[in-house]
Amino acid sequence: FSASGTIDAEPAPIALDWVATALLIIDMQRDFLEPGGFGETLGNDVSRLGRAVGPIAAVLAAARAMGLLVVHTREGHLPDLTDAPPAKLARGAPSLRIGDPGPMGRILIRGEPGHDIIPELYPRDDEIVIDKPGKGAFFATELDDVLQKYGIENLLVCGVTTEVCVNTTVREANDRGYRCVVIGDGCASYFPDFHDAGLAMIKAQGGIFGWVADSAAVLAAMA
Ligand code: C5J
Repeated sequence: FSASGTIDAEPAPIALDWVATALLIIDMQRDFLEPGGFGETLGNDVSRLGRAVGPIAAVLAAARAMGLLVVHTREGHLPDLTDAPPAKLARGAPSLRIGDPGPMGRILIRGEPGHDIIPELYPRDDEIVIDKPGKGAFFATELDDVLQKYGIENLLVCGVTTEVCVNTTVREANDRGYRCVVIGDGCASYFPDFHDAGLAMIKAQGGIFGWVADSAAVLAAMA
């Protein structure tokens, strides 16, 4: 593969140096995508997120073939909940709260089956997994240090959900100076309107905090 590629993104094409580019996959966990997890306890139809799996798997395979740095994130908390603010624990009226026992173990707790990444996108041993207590992947994590260590300047971002953890992370990354290309069909939301708006607001105003491209455009640039 060549050392760089140009993605036919919106609002404008973007040329990326692959050595300085990482694939960042946000929270593709059973807790969000499968019945019985955190997402469902909030009253969501978790089947809405499955559409992102195929596009992410395709880009992940290409990234692995190219030797791109791959980083996976997982939202969740320590078993004693010391990293979970009371304001988060008490939020809303879920059927089960964070830390309660559910069919996939304790809801949104590190080490439980529901907290793990779905089998289709399971990290390889040589890939980085960042455990994050918040919606943004930079808050209270080592992510920025890891990206700096590898000389990363550009992020291909995908995962769930578009308007929550993907958007929060892209905003955090943009403020830290990373160019973020969000893979539109590699993101999904429980709310289709929020997915569309979540992508639209990233690329508006000349790309106010990033670029958006379909997986096909990303794969074409990687080929
Ligand atoms: C949410 C996430 N939606 N990963 N988390 O609570 O987007």
